[in-house]
This record gives sequence, C-alpha cells and structure tokens, in this order.
Amino acid sequence: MITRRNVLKTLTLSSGAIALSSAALRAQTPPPTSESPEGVFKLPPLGYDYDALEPFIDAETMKLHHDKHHAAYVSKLNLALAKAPGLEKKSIQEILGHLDAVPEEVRGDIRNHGGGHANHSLFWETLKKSENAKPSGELSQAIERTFGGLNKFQEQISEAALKVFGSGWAWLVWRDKKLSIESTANQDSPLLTGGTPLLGIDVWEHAYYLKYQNRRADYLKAIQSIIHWELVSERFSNVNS
Ligand code: MN3
Repeated sequence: MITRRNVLKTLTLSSGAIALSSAALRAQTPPPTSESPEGVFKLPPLGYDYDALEPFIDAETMKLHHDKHHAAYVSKLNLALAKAPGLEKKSIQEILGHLDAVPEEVRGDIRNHGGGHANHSLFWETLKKSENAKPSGELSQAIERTFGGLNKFQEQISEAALKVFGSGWAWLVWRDKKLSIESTANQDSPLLTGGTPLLGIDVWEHAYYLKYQNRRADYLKAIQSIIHWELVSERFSNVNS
C-alpha cells in the first residue's frame, strides 16, 4: 500500500535538496522519540521562544510541556491512527467531532492523544505576553453580553478551572451560537460534543507544577495575563461568520 508517509520518505531520500531542508526542519523540531515512528500528525512548532512567557510561565515548563508532553500525544496519536487506515486523511478536528466513526479498538487512544494534540496546538497559539491585551470587536461585545464583561469572564473561567478535579481543561467555547465556559476531564476536547473551543486553559499539573507547585490559583492568575486576545477575537469572528 502506498501511504503518504512512504511517498514523503521516498521524496526525501531521492533528493539532496529536500534532505537538506528536512535536516533544517529537524533542527527546530525535536526528533520523534524511539517509541514514535514518523506519522501523519506532526508536533507543531511552539511559535515563540521557551522563555517568551517568562515570568508568567517559566522556560523549563514550556520546553517540557511542548517537547515532551505534546510530542508524546502526537506520537501516540500516530500509533493509534496506524491501526485505523483512512482516518489519517482527516483533520484532528474532524476526527474528534465524529469520534463514533472511529473503530472501537482505537477510539479511547484517539480521544486521549488526539485530544491532547488538538488541545495543546490551540493552547500554544493562545498565549502571548503583551500589555493591556483584551478582547476586541464582536468578541468583546459577546463577552460583555454573556458574562457581564472581561473581569467577570476571568473570574468565571478561573472558578471553572479551579474546580477541575485532577487533570483537565477549562474552556471558552462557542456552542449552539452562544459563548460558554466549560471544563473537561483529561484531554477531552469540546469538539467531542460539538462545541468549538476558542480558548483553553490547561490545568494538568504538568502545565504549572515546576513554578507554582500546588498553587493552581496563582497559575490561573498568571495565565489570564498572557491570553492572546487578538487571536482569540479573530478566531471568534471566523467561527461566528
Ligand atoms: Mn498539557
């Protein structure tokens, strides 16, 4: 069977130029770990330096979180997909949005590792250190209408995040044409239940324990100040149009 992976491999081997550019790529992206063959889904680059969010999130946490934790979700997602031919042609959003179409023997793995991949990909994009960032345009109005303003929204999403028992996420979700604050356990994505995540806060201990230990509330306060509202506002305009 000719798979996309084989085609890519052949292309890489047959051309010095391509081999060079893939070496350059590898310099920026960590190599797959031994248990993870190359697969369809790739670890996206962080998009900024590990220390870009200091002092709110420390560089070591970012490095471990992205290079080890997220990379492991991608590897394990690819291992699961190898057992379910056909799925690799779909986006992770499509796969998670129709999980009942996934063969039962890999459904649990795809829910966990596919969720981990989708959630973290969104998470990295949603963080940025900038002064006085706040929602703009339609999102600003919708937050005002739905939660009574940005401060109230921040209180409510922090409360939802504090209440997550064990590992999970707190979310701002676009669902049934409304904004809602939700939480999920483990790596469950709002995509599983038909919602569109606009913003997610990782409350697994691996996201904050090195710097904040058991002080989840302090981590939440820090993370509220590095939300990339410009991008979240843009994402809202796209799903809402
Ligand atoms: Mn995480």
